[in-house]
Amino acid sequence: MAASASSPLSSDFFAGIKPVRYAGPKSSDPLTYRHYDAARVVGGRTMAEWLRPAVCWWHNFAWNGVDMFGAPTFERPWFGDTMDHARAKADAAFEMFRILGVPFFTFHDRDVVPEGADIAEFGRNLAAMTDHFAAKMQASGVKLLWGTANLFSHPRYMSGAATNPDPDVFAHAAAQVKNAIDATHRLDGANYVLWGGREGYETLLNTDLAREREQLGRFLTMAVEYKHRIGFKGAILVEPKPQEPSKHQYDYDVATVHGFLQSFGLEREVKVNIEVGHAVLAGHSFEHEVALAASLGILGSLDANRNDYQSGWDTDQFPNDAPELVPAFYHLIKAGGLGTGGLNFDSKVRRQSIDAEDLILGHVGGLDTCAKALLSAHALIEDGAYDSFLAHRYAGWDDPKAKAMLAKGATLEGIAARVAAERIDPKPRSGKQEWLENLFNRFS
Ligand code: XUL
Ligand code: CO
Repeated sequence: MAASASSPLSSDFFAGIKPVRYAGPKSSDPLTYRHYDAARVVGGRTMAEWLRPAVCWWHNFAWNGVDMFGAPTFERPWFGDTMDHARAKADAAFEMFRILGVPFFTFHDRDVVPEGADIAEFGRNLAAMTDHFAAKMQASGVKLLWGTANLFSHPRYMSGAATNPDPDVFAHAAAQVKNAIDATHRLDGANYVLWGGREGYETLLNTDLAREREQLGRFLTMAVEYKHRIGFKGAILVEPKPQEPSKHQYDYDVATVHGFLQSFGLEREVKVNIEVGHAVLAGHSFEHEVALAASLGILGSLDANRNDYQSGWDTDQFPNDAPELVPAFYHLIKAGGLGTGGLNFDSKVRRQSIDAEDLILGHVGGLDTCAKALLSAHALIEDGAYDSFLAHRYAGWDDPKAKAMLAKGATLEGIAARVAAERIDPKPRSGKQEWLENLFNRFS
């Protein structure tokens, strides 16, 4: 079949790099996993089942090392704008998935194929690449965690996609998302992601907030309706991010997205894809965003990339601090895992990391960091002291009189009368923060 044939441009880019295997915490070989042991059972599930790790197309195969002051630093044989280049890129990507032993990948539409002259050619290119992927996925067993449409790079989207003042841009974005959902569906993707980098504003002076909110709500509703119409079983995910590239983005954080979803009756249809670095940009911790999403029933998937705390940018670095991730993994385990979601490495190697090996090392370290945090969080839960602390702290609410205050029919005056009759006079109790911090450190 022509679609699955390798490209004449395919290369031996990763030549000499052997598949990465688990070698245990004592291993000093940088190309081995020290904590990520895919088949190891932890709390009734394998590590691979808990983490569902994925590698992204964007930063690994499309990013060329450019920054605002400097030219591209990466030389990759698949850089170019033809379908032969796109197939060579796919060959390199699936070779990398094989080396890393990861079960999933993720992609943006324009990163896997050239956009061509118009949306029709873009659609044909994507459909052809979908066939190519299907054959490679079948041969390798690697699955699609999510697909998405890039509605932010092309100049037509500079003033937004769904929230653009020009209805023709809205229409173009709708056509692009339809094609990307079709490709994701055809590849049996576990989720479809929407991220609104340009859905926001540079200045309020030229922005009609009410209109743009309605447009975005309508757009998302149509994506959900389309998913049901074609029988796509994956979850629709929105990825919160407060700013960058826009000054303000409408999918600011988990709480904002939840309120938005409720306004349009979508809170049971759409979940969130939470990125570590985006949480920090929003002025939150990652665990705050994960815990909140879990408590609201909208925890969908994770992007593992972190920021640099000093620079204040979305630097998309590989995670490398396991203790910092333990609280988030605690909430992930307590939520029963990610369902259809996974742990996507939307991370990129630094501009000076120009070797093929650097791409592998980044993922090995990132996956190991998350695996270590998973093990620590699981050990903390097994220990039980933390959960019993929490249960004890709220135990007063098990009392029938306490429960009655929250039930329908309870009134302020009724509660006031009981306070007077029983002479209720609560005494302060320690919140035990230092005890808790020390406990978490024991398991980090
Ligand atoms: C942007 C970002 C995107 C989304 C999907 O900051 O993280 O890759 O994950 O468009
Ligand atoms: Co991301």
